[in-house]
Amino acid sequence: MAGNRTLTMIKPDAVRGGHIGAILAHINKAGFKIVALKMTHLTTAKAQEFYAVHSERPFYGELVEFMTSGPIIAAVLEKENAVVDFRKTIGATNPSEAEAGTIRALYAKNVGENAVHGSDSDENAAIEANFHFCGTEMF
Ligand code: 3AN
Repeated sequence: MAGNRTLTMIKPDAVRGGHIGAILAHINKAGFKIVALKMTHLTTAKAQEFYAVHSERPFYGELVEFMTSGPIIAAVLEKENAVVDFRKTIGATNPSEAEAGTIRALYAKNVGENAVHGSDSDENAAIEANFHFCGTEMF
């Protein structure tokens, strides 16, 4: 994971909205190669673990409830400078502040239900990829 991979999730709101195909196409068009992919439904324990860094934040309970409200897509993406470039591709956490044409500007509802996740560092990208996938599931 030497700076060229990141982890994304297409969140329950975007899956419910029928946007899986459009978002994956957007990701490919932005130059990312999909090297791991699955549809899964997080348990409460797994969502709590994934977002443990936010456990003291006021929105933690709401976030865990939302992330377990339906299936998600998890994927590992490869591109030079993947973490930083993918954060640009998805746009700001709050879709009302996201640049036009970004995935969140196009598909997110609000700051909580914001369509996609993107790792925020190379270190977290590796941790998050290993959270969702075992070695034989990443190519
Ligand atoms: P990002 O996903 O852009 O890295 P973080 O790490 O600050 O943003 O937040 C993680 C997730 O927590 C967000 N994707 C969003 O679903 C949720 N979240 C962040 N801020 C809020 C908030 N003020 N109210 C509700 N949910 C939030």
